[in-house]
Amino acid sequence: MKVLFLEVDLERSWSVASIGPACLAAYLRQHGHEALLMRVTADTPAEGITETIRAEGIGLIGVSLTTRQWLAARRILTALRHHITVPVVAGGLHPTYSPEETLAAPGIDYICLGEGEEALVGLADAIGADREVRDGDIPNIWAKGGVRPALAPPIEPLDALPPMARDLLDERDGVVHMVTQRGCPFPCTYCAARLYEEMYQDLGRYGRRRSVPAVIAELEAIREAGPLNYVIFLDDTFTLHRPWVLEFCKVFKERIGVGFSLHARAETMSPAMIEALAAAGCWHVTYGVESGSERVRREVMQRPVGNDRLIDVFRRTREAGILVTANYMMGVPGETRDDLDATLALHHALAPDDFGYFVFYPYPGTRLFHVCRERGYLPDDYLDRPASHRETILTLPGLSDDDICEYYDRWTDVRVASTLARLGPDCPEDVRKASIASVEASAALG
Ligand code: B12
Ligand code: SF4
Repeated sequence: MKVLFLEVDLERSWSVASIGPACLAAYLRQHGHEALLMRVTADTPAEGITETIRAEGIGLIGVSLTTRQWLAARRILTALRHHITVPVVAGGLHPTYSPEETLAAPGIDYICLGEGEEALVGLADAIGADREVRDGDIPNIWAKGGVRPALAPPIEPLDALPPMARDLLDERDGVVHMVTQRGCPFPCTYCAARLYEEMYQDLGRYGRRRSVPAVIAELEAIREAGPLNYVIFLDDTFTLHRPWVLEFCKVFKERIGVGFSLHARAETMSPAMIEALAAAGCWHVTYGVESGSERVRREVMQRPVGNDRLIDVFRRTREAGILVTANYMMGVPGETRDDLDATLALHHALAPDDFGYFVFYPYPGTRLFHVCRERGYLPDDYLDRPASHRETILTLPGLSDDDICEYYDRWTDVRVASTLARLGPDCPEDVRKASIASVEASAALG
């Protein structure tokens, strides 16, 4: 059976890294199926996609969906159904936490809840053998009109899975993506990633990590096959489990020795870990700060870390020679203008090398999603509207749309100012103008 993954590219090319499909394709191939990937946008004509599907003899289409990709995907798949009847299965965070709504889309026949490797092979086997997929036949696979399936336990150990099919990833110049873990144990109320822990709680531990030798062996194999110049670790929180991180740093430095970047939760960082990461070649860390108001972090986000601790971790990271990016959110329920001021103030105290700022969007299934629904902040037709980080979808008591727009623009001004400071006073005027235009264009995308 030949499976085609349709990857829905959004306006920013960096916003898709196809990790899910690359994991699934490797597992499909290991089990005797073929897999390829086609990148599409909301504007790709259905005829073009149909042509590929027919020419390649595709038997099953797989689509990996975040909420942000949902609207464009629905449009594409609905149009495609007018041309072909090849079955379509959607998986990923969005179908897992908006299952009924996803299955209701005209061009979607199945959804996959949670982990997809075994489920997708089961589905491809069944369709390839012309076997009807009945309720409950294939764990995790929910057929249109059927009932919610049981979940298979989390795959254990992760080392048993084949390495990602890198021909599906858009990797160049020896810059590669790696994922070493699944699951995050923290209770952040805005986060969709942590929901897997809840969904799988009766079936075993969802949080798992590949072993250090397996990660290093994959990197060595990549280097043997071509250049390896930099590694982007896409784990939710790379700095979980100190002993793992310290062992990794030691072996990575000895055997791999290239630069790398990662995402971390500041609360998990220790001075020893920062030193070890820097010594191993860690070049860049991204921390989610989210709010500068300790009250909002504690009461709304369930992140009771103090500002002093964040300031200390940022300082130590910078002093270790690691570039630091901070990410912030604005417009969560319960926030006020004072809280948004506190976030701007904390940003100046943290002094990161770079930062991202996002208007809060309540991803389905998260605790804050339920809060927004129960309190009437979220419109009923939310799934027909874009999941934007530029404008709020919510009607909040403490902040108006205009407030949020105003603060978003203030963040854009801060970015313009820091860009100009980096360019220095001698920078030619045309370069300054182009840089400002680029910051503003990026801000407009959200
Ligand atoms: C890596 C990553 C990125 C990468 C790549 C994203 C990508 N689409 O590949 C980058 C940095 C580009 C990115 C960007 C963004 N991301 Co991001 N990202 C992640 C992260 C940390 C890991 C995803 C991952 O690759 N996991 C490893 C793979 C193996 O797991 P998986 O994708 O879940 O796939 C498994 C199953 O879901 C299933 N499955 C997946 N697809 C399919 C398809 C089929 C057919 C089947 C059968 C099964 C199946 O099988 C897979 C293997 O078991 C997640 C957090 C998380 N833990 O999921 C956030 C996450 C997906 N990102 C998120 C967000 C919000 C964003 C941004 C909007 C951030 C921003 N403000 O700009 C952008 C936009 C992304 C987009 N295209 O929509 C949210 C999405 C919430 C939601 N409900 O949509 C998450 C969950 C973070 C969070 N904590 O809330 N992100
Ligand atoms: S630490 Fe990060 S990945 Fe983990 S629950 Fe919080 S926001 Fe999500």
